[in-house]
Amino acid sequence: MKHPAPTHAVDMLIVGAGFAGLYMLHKARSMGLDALVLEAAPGVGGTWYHNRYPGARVDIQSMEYSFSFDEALQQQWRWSERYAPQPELLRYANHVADRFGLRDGIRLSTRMAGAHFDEPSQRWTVQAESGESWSARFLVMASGPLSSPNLPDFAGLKDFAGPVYHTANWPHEPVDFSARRVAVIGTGSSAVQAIPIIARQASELTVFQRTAAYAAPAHNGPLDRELEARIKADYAGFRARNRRMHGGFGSLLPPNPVSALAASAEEREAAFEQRWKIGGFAILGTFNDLLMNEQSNALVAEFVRGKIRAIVKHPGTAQLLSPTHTIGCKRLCVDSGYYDTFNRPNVRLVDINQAPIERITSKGLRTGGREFEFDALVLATGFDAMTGTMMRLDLRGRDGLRIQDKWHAGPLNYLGLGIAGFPNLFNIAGPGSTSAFTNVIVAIEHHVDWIADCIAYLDAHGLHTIEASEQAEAAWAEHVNAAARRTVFLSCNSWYLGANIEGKPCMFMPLAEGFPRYADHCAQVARDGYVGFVLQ
Ligand code: NA7
Repeated sequence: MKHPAPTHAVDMLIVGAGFAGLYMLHKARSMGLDALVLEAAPGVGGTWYHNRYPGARVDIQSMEYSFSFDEALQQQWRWSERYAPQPELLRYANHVADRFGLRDGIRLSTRMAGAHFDEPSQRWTVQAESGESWSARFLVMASGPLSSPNLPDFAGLKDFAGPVYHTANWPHEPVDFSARRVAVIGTGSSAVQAIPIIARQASELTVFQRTAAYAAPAHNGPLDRELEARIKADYAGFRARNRRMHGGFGSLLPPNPVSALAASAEEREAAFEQRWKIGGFAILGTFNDLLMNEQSNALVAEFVRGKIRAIVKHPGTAQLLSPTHTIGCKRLCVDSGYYDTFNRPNVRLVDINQAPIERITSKGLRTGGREFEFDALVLATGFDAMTGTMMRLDLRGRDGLRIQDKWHAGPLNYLGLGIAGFPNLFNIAGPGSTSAFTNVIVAIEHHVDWIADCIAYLDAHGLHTIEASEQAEAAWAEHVNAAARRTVFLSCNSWYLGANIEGKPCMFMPLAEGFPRYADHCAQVARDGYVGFVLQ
C-alpha cells in the first residue's frame, strides 16, 4: 500500500454496509461523530446483497431477525413470511438506509485495501483500492463473519466451458436453469436452500456431496398475523426476552430444561416429533444438553436420520444423505423440501468424500474415475469464515504489525471486540464473540452499543485510544476454547474451526458460551473501566 497523505479526515471509518455497518453509522451520527462507511458492493445489505441464489432466506424467524433499536421501525416494518427471503431482507436494509438518512455517509463501490495505524497522530490511515484515503480516529470492521466466499482450487476449473456460479456471489439477473444439466458442489445451508429450486428448473441436477447435512424443516409460509400482533403489542419485551436466550432468539419456545438422557425413549421420540413439527432450530432445544453431551446428541441425530430414511425412497441415497457427525456441530440447515428433492428422477447424488473431485473438465468433472457432464456449475462451497475478509487486507497496527502475522495461528482478540496492537479498531460480530452462534442482529446491536459506550467513556475521561492487552487476549483465547470444549462443536470439521479452508489454522472462532453470559461479561468489563484493555 502506498502512503499518500489522507485526503479526508473522519472520526470513524466503518468497513461494510451490511446490518452492522448501517447501525454503526446511525449510532455514530447520533453521538455527533463524523463517520463514513466504505462498501465494496454497489449497494447496501452485505450478506443479503451478495447471496442471491435461488431460495436464499434467513434461518431465524423474521420477527426476531430484525433491528430492535427503533420502536417505530420495528412496529411499522411488515415481514411477509415466517423466514424472510433474500429480496425482502435486501429491501429492509435499503429501507433502514433511507429511513435513517444514511446514504450520504456510505461510499458504495469502494473497496478498502488496507489501513495503517499512524503512531504520531494516533489515527488510522485507511486506503481504498481506488487510491483514495482517509484518516480516522476509530476503525470499525463491520465486514461480516461470512463475507469472503470460499472458492476451492479445483484442478481444471478454468477449463469448464459453461457458466460457473458461486452461491455467495450470485448474478443480479435471474439465472434460468430450465432445460440445462446443472451440478452443485457442496451441501451446506446455501446448497440445501438452492437445490430444491434448481431441481425444479433443471433438466438434470447432480449434487456432489463431501459431507451430508442435517436439515430441519422450515415450515415456511406467510407470517402468522396474529403472532405478529402479539409480538408487536410488546416488541421491546419480546426483544429483551430474546436477549436472555442462549442464541439471542427463541423465547417463544425456550429449550426444555431437562437432559435427553433423563427421558424415556417414548418421551424423547414424542418431544423430538413435536419440535420437528414446529421446525427450524426448535429441534435442538428439545432437551438442554443436545449440543453439550455427545450421548444426548446421538439421540437427536438418529431421530433426524430416521426422518431422512422416511422421506428418501431409495435406501442407498437415504444412506448417503444421512450424516454421521454430531448434529449441530456444523450449523443445522433449515430447509424446504431438501431431502425430498432426491426422490425426483432428474436428481442424483454423488459422494465425493470417498473419491474427491479429481478435476473439472470442459464438459463437467471427474471423480472416482467417473466422468460427469453438465452445462452449468454451482459452487455452494461456503466461506473463508470469520477471518477471511480481514486477512485479505493490508491491515497494520502499531509498529507495522501485520494482521496476517498477528493472527498466523488464529484470531487472537479480547471479547472479540479489540485486538492488541490495533488501537481504536473494533470488530463487529467477529471471532471471539458469540457472533454466528447468535441471532446475528442481536450480536450486531450489542457490539455497536458497546463500542458507542466505550467511545463515550474515552471522551468523558480525556483518553484517546483503547487497545486490548496481550494478557487479556491470551486469557480470552483460553475462555473461547474452554467454552467450545464444553460442547460438541469440536467434533467435526466446520467453518467455526476454520477446518473448511486448506491451510487455515484450526482454532475455534465463535464463542459458544451463549449470548447472555457474553453480554454480561462485556458489560462487566465496561463497568470496571474497560479492564483488560489499555487506555491512553
Ligand atoms: P457451508 O455451510 O460451509 O457449506 C459449504 C459446503 O461446501 C459444504 O458441504 C462443504 O463440505 C462443501 N465444500 C467446501 N469446500 C469443498 C471442496 N473443496 N470440495 C467439496 N466440497 C466442498 O457454506 P454455506 O454457504 O452453505 O453456509 C454458510 C453459512 O451461511 C451457514 O452456516 C449459515 O450460517 C448461513 P464439508 O462440509 O466442508 O465437507
